[in-house]
Amino acid sequence: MQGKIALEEHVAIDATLADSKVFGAHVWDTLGPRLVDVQDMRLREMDKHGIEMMILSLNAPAVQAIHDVKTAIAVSKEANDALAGEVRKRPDRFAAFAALPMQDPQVAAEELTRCVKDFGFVGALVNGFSNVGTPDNVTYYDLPQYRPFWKTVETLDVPFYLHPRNPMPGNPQLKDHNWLLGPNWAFSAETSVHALRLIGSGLFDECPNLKIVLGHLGEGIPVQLWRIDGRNGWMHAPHQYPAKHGVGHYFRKHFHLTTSGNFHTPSLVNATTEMGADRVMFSVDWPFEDVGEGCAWFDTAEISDTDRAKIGRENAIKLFKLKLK
Ligand code: GRE
Ligand code: ZN
Repeated sequence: MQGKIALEEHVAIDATLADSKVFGAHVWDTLGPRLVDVQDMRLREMDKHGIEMMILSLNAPAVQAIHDVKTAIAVSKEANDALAGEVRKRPDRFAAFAALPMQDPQVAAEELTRCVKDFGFVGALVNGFSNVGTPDNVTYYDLPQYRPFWKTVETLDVPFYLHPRNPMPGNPQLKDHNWLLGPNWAFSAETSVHALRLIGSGLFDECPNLKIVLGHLGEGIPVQLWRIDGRNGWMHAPHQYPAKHGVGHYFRKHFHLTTSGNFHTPSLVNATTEMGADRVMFSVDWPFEDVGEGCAWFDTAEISDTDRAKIGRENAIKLFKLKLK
């Protein structure tokens, strides 16, 4: 398929490049250059495999793991200025998500506003919880101090991509099982709980127009959605949370999913069955996944061509109000 749009596609700046090394030290000669490249190798790969546009975002965990608040703010601004510079060179091929210093919710709201208003960024991409002040103090964004931030996101009417990071070190579940870290399991376990916290907190009752994007075909939530609300049906035990409705209600109303790093047709079919084909969008997860592999899979996956056009292109144009010819 020509004209695809991909939207979990990462770029590193000097200050954040090392964060990705633990995930690919053995292939760093390839991975490192791919992370910093925008206009060269990346564009050639896009041309070769029919990707018209990438929405760029900073690598992970980057800003979220910088516990010193001033530094987090400075790095996010530096990253956003750099992303804006890349988009300015090829606005026909690149758009961008803002990196945000969620350590300070008010500054995060101001930075998102700057990026949307001054640079034309199409949303934010945030790498899970933030370390704030000290390395072991963490915040999740369902907490009350983030409500004004979410109001700003809603007012700007841009989607918020909740991207994975690893759980805090020392989690006993993972002790002696480092292989579970990262994309194998821990990214999804961490991110899905964060998404469910947002839902249960009642955030979406307060902000009825908020739009959240999850990668990796929903971080495992779609396949669990019935069970999350089922709770041994005969027991009639409603969720004990501030939100007014069931989890499925909010998930289908406020969430959009991408295929980043999950090139498996049965999982795609499950996601579109649960969410509808209007709420799933193609993505690769550059440079951690291969553009050629992702596109070869998506272009030939056994779905209808109507759905392929929606998932590959049309849904992203609508959600991010992209101005493509
Ligand atoms: C990602 O950002 O999506 C990512 C990493 C590291 C390894 C795999 C991966 O940051 O998908
Ligand atoms: Zn990613």
